[in-house]
Amino acid sequence: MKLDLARLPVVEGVVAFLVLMIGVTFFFAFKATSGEEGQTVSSFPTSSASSPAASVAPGGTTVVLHDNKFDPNEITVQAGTTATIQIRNDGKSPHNMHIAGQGGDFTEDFCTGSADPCSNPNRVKSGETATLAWQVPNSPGELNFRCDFHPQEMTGKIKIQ
Ligand SMILES: [Cu+2]
Repeated sequence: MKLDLARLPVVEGVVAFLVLMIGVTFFFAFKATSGEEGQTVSSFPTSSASSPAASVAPGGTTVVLHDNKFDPNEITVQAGTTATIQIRNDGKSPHNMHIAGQGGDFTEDFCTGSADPCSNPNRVKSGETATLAWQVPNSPGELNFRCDFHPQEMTGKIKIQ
């Protein structure tokens, strides 16, 4: 009898240990499951935010408008082709892109009533984009371009080759 009584606490201890281990197992299993759920929820914004990308026409020239300069301020186009220039205003002020006419002069500000090539729209607001589709002259040469809002400081050159 004394031996049996001595064994009882051992058995109780083993049972208590097993119950504790099962409890711990369930606790961590639950924790792991809720952790996985948390990961799935948090992965939603990352996967959906990766879709929008900068859309630039393949092969086209991109010119970025800043306050107050063109980047790049020197571009090269092929004579006799139709050049499509993608324009994006990264500055805070409105800008535009106005290429001088074939005589080398800027005919009118903002190309009103003239045949000078201008960005479309001709007033590119902050954060907005525009395009300039231009029938490049057949003979090689050089033409100036400028922003009509800042005609003195915001200028550039186009090389026709
Ligand atoms: Cu400007």
